[in-house]
Amino acid sequence: MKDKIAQSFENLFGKKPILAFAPGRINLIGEHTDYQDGLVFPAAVEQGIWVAIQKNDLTTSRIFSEDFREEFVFDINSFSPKKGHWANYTMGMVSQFQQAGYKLAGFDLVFGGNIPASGLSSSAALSVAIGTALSALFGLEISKKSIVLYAQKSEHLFAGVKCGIMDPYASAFGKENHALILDCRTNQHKDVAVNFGSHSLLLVNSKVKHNLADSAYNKRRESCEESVKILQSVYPDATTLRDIPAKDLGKVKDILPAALFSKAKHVITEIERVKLASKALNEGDLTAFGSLLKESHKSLSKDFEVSCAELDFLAEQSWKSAGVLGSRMMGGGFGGCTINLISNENLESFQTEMRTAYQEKFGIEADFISVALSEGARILG
Ligand code: GAF
Repeated sequence: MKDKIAQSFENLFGKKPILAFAPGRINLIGEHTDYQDGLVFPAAVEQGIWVAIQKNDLTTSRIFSEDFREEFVFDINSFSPKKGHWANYTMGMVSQFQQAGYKLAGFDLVFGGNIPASGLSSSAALSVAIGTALSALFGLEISKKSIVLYAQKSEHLFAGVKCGIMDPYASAFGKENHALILDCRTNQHKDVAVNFGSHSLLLVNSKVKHNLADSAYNKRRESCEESVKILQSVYPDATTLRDIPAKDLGKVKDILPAALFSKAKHVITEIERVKLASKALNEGDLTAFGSLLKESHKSLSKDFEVSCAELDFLAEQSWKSAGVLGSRMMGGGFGGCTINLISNENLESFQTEMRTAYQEKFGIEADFISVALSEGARILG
Protein backbone atom coordinates (compact mmCIF):
# COMPACT_ATOMS: atom_id res chain seq x y z
CA MET A 1 0.00 0.00 0.00
CA LYS A 2 2.87 2.35 0.87
CA ASP A 3 4.38 2.00 -2.61
CA LYS A 4 0.98 2.34 -4.26
CA ILE A 5 0.32 5.66 -2.51
CA ALA A 6 3.82 6.98 -3.29
CA GLN A 7 3.48 5.92 -6.93
CA SER A 8 0.03 7.43 -7.24
CA PHE A 9 1.41 10.72 -5.88
CA GLU A 10 4.29 10.73 -8.36
CA ASN A 11 1.96 9.96 -11.25
CA LEU A 12 -0.40 12.77 -10.31
CA PHE A 13 2.02 15.47 -9.25
CA GLY A 14 5.33 14.49 -10.87
CA LYS A 15 7.51 14.74 -7.76
CA LYS A 16 8.61 12.61 -4.81
CA PRO A 17 6.49 12.89 -1.65
CA ILE A 18 7.12 12.64 2.07
CA LEU A 19 5.23 9.60 3.35
CA ALA A 20 3.41 9.32 6.66
CA PHE A 21 1.47 6.43 8.16
CA ALA A 22 -1.02 6.21 11.02
CA PRO A 23 -2.74 3.01 12.15
CA GLY A 24 -6.32 2.15 13.00
CA ARG A 25 -7.12 0.93 16.49
CA ILE A 26 -8.89 -1.74 18.44
CA ASN A 27 -10.15 -1.27 21.98
CA LEU A 28 -9.80 -4.09 24.49
CA ILE A 29 -12.29 -2.50 26.87
CA GLY A 30 -13.47 0.94 28.01
CA GLU A 31 -16.17 2.03 25.58
CA HIS A 32 -17.89 5.43 25.69
CA THR A 33 -15.83 6.46 28.69
CA ASP A 34 -13.26 8.71 27.00
CA TYR A 35 -15.50 11.78 26.71
CA GLN A 36 -16.36 11.40 30.40
CA ASP A 37 -12.70 11.63 31.47
CA GLY A 38 -12.65 7.86 31.99
CA LEU A 39 -10.16 5.08 31.32
CA VAL A 40 -9.79 3.22 28.02
CA PHE A 41 -7.61 0.31 26.92
CA PRO A 42 -6.97 0.59 23.15
CA ALA A 43 -4.12 -0.53 20.91
CA ALA A 44 -2.94 0.37 17.43
CA VAL A 45 -3.17 -2.27 14.71
CA GLU A 46 -1.00 -2.94 11.64
CA GLN A 47 -3.52 -1.65 9.14
CA GLY A 48 -3.91 2.06 8.65
CA ILE A 49 -3.74 5.06 6.36
CA TRP A 50 -0.80 6.25 4.28
CA VAL A 51 -0.43 9.88 3.30
CA ALA A 52 1.92 11.16 0.59
CA ILE A 53 2.50 14.91 0.69
CA GLN A 54 4.64 17.64 -0.89
CA LYS A 55 4.58 21.45 -1.16
CA ASN A 56 3.25 22.89 -4.42
CA ASP A 57 4.13 26.64 -4.39
CA LEU A 58 0.42 27.51 -4.66
CA THR A 59 -2.15 28.72 -2.17
CA THR A 60 -4.42 25.85 -3.04
CA SER A 61 -4.15 22.27 -1.88
CA ARG A 62 -4.91 19.40 -4.18
CA ILE A 63 -5.87 16.24 -2.35
CA PHE A 64 -6.59 12.88 -3.88
CA SER A 65 -8.34 9.94 -2.26
CA GLU A 66 -6.94 6.69 -3.62
CA ASP A 67 -9.97 4.81 -2.30
CA PHE A 68 -12.57 7.09 -3.89
CA ARG A 69 -10.35 7.80 -6.94
CA GLU A 70 -11.39 11.42 -6.62
CA GLU A 71 -9.59 14.78 -6.36
CA PHE A 72 -10.61 17.73 -4.20
CA VAL A 73 -9.06 21.20 -4.35
CA PHE A 74 -9.33 23.91 -1.72
CA ASP A 75 -7.84 27.33 -1.05
CA ILE A 76 -5.84 26.94 2.13
CA ASN A 77 -6.76 30.46 3.25
CA SER A 78 -10.48 30.11 2.70
CA PHE A 79 -12.36 26.87 3.18
CA SER A 80 -15.18 25.36 5.19
CA PRO A 81 -16.51 21.86 5.94
CA LYS A 82 -18.52 20.07 3.24
CA LYS A 83 -21.13 17.82 4.84
CA GLY A 84 -20.10 14.17 4.72
CA HIS A 85 -17.08 14.75 2.43
CA TRP A 86 -13.83 12.81 2.87
CA ALA A 87 -11.87 16.06 2.37
CA ASN A 88 -13.12 17.33 5.75
CA TYR A 89 -10.40 15.35 7.54
CA THR A 90 -7.66 17.21 5.68
CA MET A 91 -9.33 20.61 5.89
CA GLY A 92 -10.09 20.07 9.56
CA MET A 93 -6.44 19.37 10.35
CA VAL A 94 -5.27 22.35 8.28
CA SER A 95 -7.71 24.52 10.19
CA GLN A 96 -6.42 23.24 13.54
CA PHE A 97 -2.81 23.94 12.56
CA GLN A 98 -3.74 27.44 11.44
CA GLN A 99 -5.68 28.15 14.61
CA ALA A 100 -2.64 27.09 16.61
CA GLY A 101 -0.72 29.81 14.74
CA TYR A 102 1.21 27.70 12.21
CA LYS A 103 1.52 29.24 8.76
CA LEU A 104 0.91 26.64 6.07
CA ALA A 105 1.46 26.97 2.32
CA GLY A 106 -0.22 25.01 -0.48
CA PHE A 107 0.46 21.28 -0.68
CA ASP A 108 -0.48 18.25 -2.72
CA LEU A 109 -1.59 15.11 -0.94
CA VAL A 110 -2.63 11.55 -1.77
CA PHE A 111 -4.00 9.15 0.81
CA GLY A 112 -5.31 5.62 0.98
CA GLY A 113 -5.46 2.76 3.41
CA ASN A 114 -6.13 -0.87 4.17
CA ILE A 115 -8.33 -0.67 7.26
CA PRO A 116 -10.62 -3.63 6.64
CA ALA A 117 -13.79 -2.71 8.54
CA SER A 118 -15.72 0.12 10.06
CA GLY A 119 -15.18 0.55 13.80
CA LEU A 120 -11.38 0.48 13.55
CA SER A 121 -11.29 4.23 13.39
CA SER A 122 -10.06 5.01 9.92
CA SER A 123 -11.10 8.64 10.43
CA ALA A 124 -8.77 9.10 13.39
CA ALA A 125 -6.00 7.30 11.49
CA LEU A 126 -6.49 9.64 8.55
CA SER A 127 -6.44 12.76 10.72
CA VAL A 128 -3.35 11.64 12.63
CA ALA A 129 -1.57 10.67 9.39
CA ILE A 130 -2.36 14.08 7.92
CA GLY A 131 -1.20 15.87 11.08
CA THR A 132 2.03 13.85 11.10
CA ALA A 133 2.57 14.58 7.40
CA LEU A 134 1.87 18.33 7.69
CA SER A 135 4.16 18.64 10.69
CA ALA A 136 7.04 16.98 8.79
CA LEU A 137 6.37 18.84 5.53
CA PHE A 138 6.55 22.27 7.15
CA GLY A 139 9.26 21.33 9.69
CA LEU A 140 6.96 22.16 12.61
CA GLU A 141 8.02 19.55 15.17
CA ILE A 142 4.56 19.42 16.67
CA SER A 143 4.23 16.97 19.57
CA LYS A 144 2.23 13.78 19.08
CA LYS A 145 -0.10 14.90 21.81
CA SER A 146 -0.91 18.14 20.00
CA ILE A 147 -1.59 16.23 16.80
CA VAL A 148 -3.97 13.99 18.77
CA LEU A 149 -5.82 16.99 20.21
CA TYR A 150 -6.05 18.65 16.78
CA ALA A 151 -7.41 15.40 15.30
CA GLN A 152 -10.12 15.23 17.96
CA LYS A 153 -11.08 18.88 17.51
CA SER A 154 -11.04 18.54 13.73
CA GLU A 155 -13.49 15.66 13.95
CA HIS A 156 -15.77 17.76 16.18
CA LEU A 157 -15.73 20.79 13.94
CA PHE A 158 -15.40 19.37 10.42
CA ALA A 159 -17.06 15.94 10.69
CA GLY A 160 -19.61 16.88 13.36
CA VAL A 161 -18.84 13.95 15.67
CA LYS A 162 -18.20 14.90 19.30
CA CYS A 163 -15.74 12.06 19.78
CA GLY A 164 -13.40 11.54 22.69
CA ILE A 165 -9.64 11.33 22.54
CA MET A 166 -9.18 7.55 22.45
CA ASP A 167 -8.97 6.92 18.71
CA PRO A 168 -6.38 9.50 17.64
CA TYR A 169 -4.43 8.83 20.85
CA ALA A 170 -4.14 5.10 20.13
CA SER A 171 -3.25 5.83 16.52
CA ALA A 172 -0.46 8.18 17.56
CA PHE A 173 0.93 6.37 20.62
CA GLY A 174 0.44 2.66 19.79
CA LYS A 175 3.32 0.33 20.57
CA GLU A 176 4.14 -3.10 19.16
CA ASN A 177 2.69 -5.93 21.29
CA HIS A 178 1.28 -3.43 23.74
CA ALA A 179 -2.06 -1.87 24.52
CA LEU A 180 -2.31 1.40 26.36
CA ILE A 181 -4.22 2.25 29.48
CA LEU A 182 -5.16 5.82 28.82
CA ASP A 183 -6.50 8.15 31.45
CA CYS A 184 -8.69 10.53 29.45
CA ARG A 185 -8.71 13.06 32.26
CA THR A 186 -4.96 13.63 32.32
CA ASN A 187 -4.30 12.41 28.75
CA GLN A 188 -1.46 10.28 30.09
CA HIS A 189 -1.02 6.61 29.30
CA LYS A 190 0.84 3.53 30.40
CA ASP A 191 1.99 0.89 27.90
CA VAL A 192 0.82 -2.57 28.88
CA ALA A 193 2.53 -5.63 27.34
CA VAL A 194 -0.17 -7.90 25.96
CA ASN A 195 0.42 -11.60 25.53
CA PHE A 196 -2.63 -13.80 25.30
CA GLY A 197 -0.51 -16.97 25.11
CA SER A 198 -2.63 -19.81 23.77
CA HIS A 199 -5.45 -17.37 22.94
CA SER A 200 -5.86 -14.75 20.23
CA LEU A 201 -7.91 -11.71 19.52
CA LEU A 202 -10.16 -12.02 16.51
CA LEU A 203 -12.52 -9.37 15.19
CA VAL A 204 -15.78 -10.31 13.55
CA ASN A 205 -16.93 -7.69 11.08
CA SER A 206 -20.73 -7.44 11.12
CA LYS A 207 -20.52 -5.49 7.85
CA VAL A 208 -23.31 -3.23 9.00
CA LYS A 209 -23.14 0.48 9.67
CA HIS A 210 -26.46 1.86 10.77
CA ASN A 211 -27.57 5.30 9.65
CA LEU A 212 -27.61 8.06 12.21
CA ALA A 213 -24.75 6.47 14.15
CA ASP A 214 -23.04 9.87 14.38
CA SER A 215 -26.07 11.68 15.73
CA ALA A 216 -26.80 8.82 18.16
CA TYR A 217 -23.18 9.03 19.35
CA ASN A 218 -23.55 12.76 20.02
CA LYS A 219 -26.84 12.12 21.84
CA ARG A 220 -25.18 9.61 24.18
CA ARG A 221 -22.56 12.17 25.02
CA GLU A 222 -25.25 14.78 25.70
CA SER A 223 -27.13 12.43 27.99
CA CYS A 224 -23.96 11.91 30.07
CA GLU A 225 -23.51 15.68 30.30
CA GLU A 226 -27.12 16.09 31.36
CA SER A 227 -26.66 13.48 34.11
CA VAL A 228 -23.60 15.30 35.42
CA LYS A 229 -25.55 18.57 35.63
CA ILE A 230 -28.27 16.89 37.69
CA LEU A 231 -25.77 15.04 39.86
CA GLN A 232 -23.95 18.28 40.68
CA SER A 233 -26.71 19.00 43.20
CA VAL A 234 -25.23 16.18 45.30
CA TYR A 235 -21.66 16.08 43.90
CA PRO A 236 -20.89 19.79 43.44
CA ASP A 237 -17.30 19.13 42.33
CA ALA A 238 -18.21 16.59 39.64
CA THR A 239 -17.38 17.72 36.12
CA THR A 240 -17.87 14.35 34.39
CA LEU A 241 -19.20 10.89 35.29
CA ARG A 242 -15.62 9.92 36.18
CA ASP A 243 -16.21 11.84 39.39
CA ILE A 244 -19.11 9.65 40.52
CA PRO A 245 -17.93 6.71 42.65
CA ALA A 246 -19.19 3.31 41.50
CA LYS A 247 -20.16 2.46 45.09
CA ASP A 248 -22.72 5.31 44.96
CA LEU A 249 -24.75 3.83 42.08
CA GLY A 250 -27.69 3.15 44.41
CA LYS A 251 -27.81 6.79 45.41
CA VAL A 252 -27.37 7.94 41.79
CA LYS A 253 -30.34 5.80 40.77
CA ASP A 254 -32.57 7.77 43.12
CA ILE A 255 -31.43 11.09 41.67
CA LEU A 256 -31.47 10.50 37.90
CA PRO A 257 -34.45 9.76 35.65
CA ALA A 258 -34.34 6.09 34.53
CA ALA A 259 -33.24 6.79 30.94
CA LEU A 260 -30.32 8.90 32.09
CA PHE A 261 -29.43 6.55 34.93
CA SER A 262 -28.89 3.55 32.66
CA LYS A 263 -26.48 5.55 30.47
CA ALA A 264 -24.61 6.93 33.47
CA LYS A 265 -24.45 3.46 34.98
CA HIS A 266 -22.75 2.14 31.86
CA VAL A 267 -20.04 4.79 31.97
CA ILE A 268 -19.43 4.48 35.71
CA THR A 269 -19.27 0.67 35.66
CA GLU A 270 -17.25 0.54 32.44
CA ILE A 271 -14.51 2.64 34.02
CA GLU A 272 -14.36 0.07 36.84
CA ARG A 273 -14.20 -2.74 34.27
CA VAL A 274 -11.15 -1.15 32.64
CA LYS A 275 -9.36 -1.17 36.00
CA LEU A 276 -10.34 -4.81 36.61
CA ALA A 277 -9.36 -5.83 33.06
CA SER A 278 -5.95 -4.27 33.43
CA LYS A 279 -5.47 -6.11 36.73
CA ALA A 280 -6.67 -9.39 35.20
CA LEU A 281 -4.24 -9.07 32.29
CA ASN A 282 -1.45 -8.22 34.65
CA GLU A 283 -2.16 -11.39 36.63
CA GLY A 284 -2.56 -13.48 33.46
CA ASP A 285 -6.17 -14.23 34.37
CA LEU A 286 -7.67 -14.45 30.88
CA THR A 287 -10.91 -15.96 32.15
CA ALA A 288 -11.58 -12.91 34.30
CA PHE A 289 -10.56 -10.66 31.41
CA GLY A 290 -12.98 -12.47 29.08
CA SER A 291 -15.87 -12.17 31.57
CA LEU A 292 -15.30 -8.44 31.68
CA LEU A 293 -15.65 -8.27 27.88
CA LYS A 294 -19.02 -9.97 28.21
CA GLU A 295 -20.14 -7.62 30.98
CA SER A 296 -19.04 -4.68 28.88
CA HIS A 297 -21.14 -5.84 25.95
CA LYS A 298 -24.24 -6.32 28.08
CA SER A 299 -23.81 -2.87 29.53
CA LEU A 300 -23.26 -1.26 26.11
CA SER A 301 -26.27 -3.06 24.70
CA LYS A 302 -28.83 -2.90 27.53
CA ASP A 303 -27.81 0.21 29.45
CA PHE A 304 -26.04 2.45 26.96
CA GLU A 305 -28.06 1.23 23.96
CA VAL A 306 -25.36 1.54 21.31
CA SER A 307 -25.45 -2.04 20.04
CA CYS A 308 -27.71 -3.41 17.31
CA ALA A 309 -29.31 -6.76 16.46
CA GLU A 310 -26.32 -7.88 14.39
CA LEU A 311 -23.71 -7.08 17.06
CA ASP A 312 -25.84 -8.61 19.83
CA PHE A 313 -26.18 -11.76 17.79
CA LEU A 314 -22.46 -12.00 17.08
CA ALA A 315 -21.52 -11.44 20.73
CA GLU A 316 -24.13 -13.84 22.09
CA GLN A 317 -23.21 -16.57 19.59
CA SER A 318 -19.60 -16.11 20.52
CA TRP A 319 -20.29 -16.54 24.25
CA LYS A 320 -21.79 -19.94 23.41
CA SER A 321 -18.87 -21.07 21.20
CA ALA A 322 -16.19 -23.49 22.33
CA GLY A 323 -12.91 -21.91 23.38
CA VAL A 324 -14.26 -18.33 23.60
CA LEU A 325 -13.33 -16.49 26.78
CA GLY A 326 -15.08 -13.25 25.92
CA SER A 327 -16.67 -11.15 23.21
CA ARG A 328 -18.20 -7.74 22.91
CA MET A 329 -19.06 -5.00 20.44
CA MET A 330 -16.15 -2.66 19.90
CA GLY A 331 -15.99 1.09 19.32
CA GLY A 332 -18.81 3.59 19.00
CA GLY A 333 -21.42 0.96 18.11
CA PHE A 334 -24.45 0.67 15.78
CA GLY A 335 -22.37 -1.63 13.57
CA GLY A 336 -18.72 -2.40 12.95
CA CYS A 337 -16.98 -5.29 14.69
CA THR A 338 -17.03 -7.47 17.76
CA ILE A 339 -13.77 -8.26 19.51
CA ASN A 340 -13.35 -11.87 20.63
CA LEU A 341 -10.79 -13.65 22.78
CA ILE A 342 -10.56 -17.23 21.54
CA SER A 343 -8.41 -20.25 22.24
CA ASN A 344 -6.06 -20.81 19.28
CA GLU A 345 -7.23 -24.36 18.80
CA ASN A 346 -10.82 -23.20 18.31
CA LEU A 347 -10.10 -20.37 15.90
CA GLU A 348 -11.02 -22.38 12.78
CA SER A 349 -14.19 -23.97 14.10
CA PHE A 350 -15.29 -20.63 15.56
CA GLN A 351 -15.13 -18.98 12.15
CA THR A 352 -16.97 -21.79 10.41
CA GLU A 353 -19.77 -21.82 12.99
CA MET A 354 -20.07 -18.08 13.14
CA ARG A 355 -20.07 -17.60 9.37
CA THR A 356 -22.93 -20.09 9.00
CA ALA A 357 -24.98 -18.77 11.91
CA TYR A 358 -24.65 -15.11 10.87
CA GLN A 359 -25.42 -15.91 7.24
CA GLU A 360 -28.54 -17.83 8.24
CA LYS A 361 -29.79 -15.10 10.55
CA PHE A 362 -28.99 -11.93 8.58
CA GLY A 363 -28.00 -13.11 5.10
CA ILE A 364 -24.62 -11.42 5.52
CA GLU A 365 -21.25 -13.11 5.21
CA ALA A 366 -19.19 -12.01 8.22
CA ASP A 367 -15.51 -11.21 7.82
CA PHE A 368 -12.87 -12.25 10.33
CA ILE A 369 -9.90 -10.04 11.07
CA SER A 370 -6.93 -11.13 13.16
CA VAL A 371 -5.10 -8.28 14.81
CA ALA A 372 -1.48 -7.62 15.69
CA LEU A 373 -0.82 -4.83 18.18
CA SER A 374 1.49 -2.42 16.42
CA GLU A 375 3.40 0.86 16.36
CA GLY A 376 1.69 4.24 16.21
CA ALA A 377 1.95 7.02 13.62
CA ARG A 378 5.27 7.70 11.93
CA ILE A 379 7.06 9.28 9.02
CA LEU A 380 8.24 6.64 6.56
CA GLY A 381 10.62 8.78 4.57
C1 GAF B 1 -15.74 6.28 18.85
C2 GAF B 1 -15.17 7.59 19.35
F1 GAF B 1 -14.47 8.22 18.35
C3 GAF B 1 -14.26 7.40 20.56
O1 GAF B 1 -13.86 8.65 21.06
C4 GAF B 1 -14.96 6.58 21.64
O2 GAF B 1 -15.89 7.35 22.34
C5 GAF B 1 -15.59 5.33 21.04
O3 GAF B 1 -16.41 5.62 19.93
C6 GAF B 1 -16.41 4.58 22.04
O4 GAF B 1 -15.63 4.13 23.08
O5 GAF B 1 -14.75 5.44 18.33
